[in-house]
Amino acid sequence: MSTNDKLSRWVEEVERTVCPDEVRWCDGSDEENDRLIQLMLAEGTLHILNPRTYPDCYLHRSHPTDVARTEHLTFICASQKEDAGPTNNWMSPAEARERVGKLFQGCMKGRVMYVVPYLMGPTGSPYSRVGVEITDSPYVVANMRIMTRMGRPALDHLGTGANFVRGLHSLGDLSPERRFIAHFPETREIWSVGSGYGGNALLGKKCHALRIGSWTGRQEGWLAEHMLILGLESPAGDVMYIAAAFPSACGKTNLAMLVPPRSQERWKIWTVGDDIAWMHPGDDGRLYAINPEAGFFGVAPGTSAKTNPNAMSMLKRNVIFTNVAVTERNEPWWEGADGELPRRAMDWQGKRWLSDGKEKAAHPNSRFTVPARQCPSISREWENPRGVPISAIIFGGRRARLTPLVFEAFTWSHGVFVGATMASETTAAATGAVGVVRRDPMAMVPFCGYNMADYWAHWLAMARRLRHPPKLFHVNWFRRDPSGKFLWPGYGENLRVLRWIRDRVQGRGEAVETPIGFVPAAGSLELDGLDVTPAALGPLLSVEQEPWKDEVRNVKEYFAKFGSRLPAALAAEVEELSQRLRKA
Ligand code: GTP
Ligand code: SPV
Ligand code: MN
Repeated sequence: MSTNDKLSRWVEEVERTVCPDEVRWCDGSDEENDRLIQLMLAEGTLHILNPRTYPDCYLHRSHPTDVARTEHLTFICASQKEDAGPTNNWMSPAEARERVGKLFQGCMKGRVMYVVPYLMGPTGSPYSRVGVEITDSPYVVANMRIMTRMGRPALDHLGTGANFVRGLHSLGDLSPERRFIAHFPETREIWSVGSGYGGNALLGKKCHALRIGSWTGRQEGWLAEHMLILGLESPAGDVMYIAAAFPSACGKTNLAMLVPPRSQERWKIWTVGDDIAWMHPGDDGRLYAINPEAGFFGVAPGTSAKTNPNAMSMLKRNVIFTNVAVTERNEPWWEGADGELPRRAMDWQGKRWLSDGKEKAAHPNSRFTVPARQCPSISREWENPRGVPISAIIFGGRRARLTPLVFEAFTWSHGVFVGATMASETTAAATGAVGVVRRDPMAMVPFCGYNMADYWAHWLAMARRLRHPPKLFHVNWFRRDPSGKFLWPGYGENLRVLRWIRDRVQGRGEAVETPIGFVPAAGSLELDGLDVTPAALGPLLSVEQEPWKDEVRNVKEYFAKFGSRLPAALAAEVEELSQRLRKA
């Protein structure tokens, strides 16, 4: 029970609707967690992994039709359709209350209703926000305990106030036919039914911290972004903080935990966050970022000692794995893991798997949930209530062609244009086709809780509130040669690009001006110890006229969708790019 009567009243109201057998308030304690784990083991919704090599690690297999976010079932239920904008699915609040509300009637009969108060952001931070998720899934509770600060910190932060996001979640019958992720930004409510997976069900993450968060941020003058936050420490010991927005499954977790290559080992990366940043203008005119989360919900496939050694070392204890494979030794396994291919394993659905290369053993969107404090590279500043000052913001996508390894925007307004027009190949993080290039402004297409054009206007307006705005950049680790091979080694080697960005921020670092922005001049990227020759850098950094002219046409078509809400500054930016390309 709570001493906050607004909270108690809402919980009672929900209880009357969903009719659970029992209501349990969650405090996030070890005892409570142990009981939930035992319950799930007994029910068979959780499996214990090898306790010798993976102590306190568990495996959950989600329903085979419930393995990723479902963007086509995600709705912004603002009262005006235009406020959701052309990039969101919209449903009127009245229709949502009727259609989705119906699915909650009596949905927890025979089930336990868990009440999960959680805090997004460090304890004691003026930027932190409270949410309460009501759910009938113990798996969701166990994950929220890792991903957020649950129980006491949230109730203390809330006090007697009414300022909390109300999240209602039920597994329902897990049918995609009766699955909805509905957001009511005006009343700060989230209704999610029919899915137990990731961003659909852990409501603190994408639903609260990004969709509701972005709406609130616009009203209050801050930014809620799909960004990692890292500290780049030089051999001299100074640390520069950088935030980066890449679409889902495009490398945020990896960059946030980067381990420098041998030849650069006097440099160091500190992890502040791997998925979400809340950024506020500080008194000193700089932009400060906090990580609202307390854990990582990271992509398993491709994670290895070679690509992400920091992740590997934190995945040895207190981890919930979802939809990975298990070996004969009862250890988690996924494509791209270290060591040999297991001869035999159980695949992500618990079926016998043979390594004949036909089927994947782990689901491509299989994940790990792990406390951030277990990360060897966690920053000393990661729970600083003020956040960390951001010197550079990087946008990036997964693109086989067109965009160079790195470029710097000319101005804030040009950088907002670069972010607004970024595009990326779709990944397994959401259901639907994989590998299709789509526009994903600021990596926020699935997560912006309001009209994307208004969001760009909000970004443009932020410049007026920042005397020392971060510099804006764009990267692409995924450019390929004609045979389909990645041109850039990526992972730890991305440090070299971060160093160039740091040089640029500090007013050093040679660059060449191209129509799309500044790219590194010959010799300005440190290539020592890397088997990429200066000649091979050509195709990585090239800016080709004709494809970019096509891109301009494409961007104009895209912008047309936003009609009169498109900020004039962005319409001007596309014209200027077009002129620069003509002159070049
Ligand atoms: P979400 O959690 O969905 O938001 O994903 P994310 O942006 O954190 O992506 P993550 O770091 O988990 O990487 C996704 C996939 O991209 C993994 O399979 C990685 O191995 C791969 N990847 C990450 N960085 C690089 C890189 O620099 N080069 C290449 N080629 N692949 C990378
Ligand atoms: C993403 O898709 O960007 C994720 C995973 O970080 S989820 O929590 O499912 O949204
Ligand atoms: Mn993400």
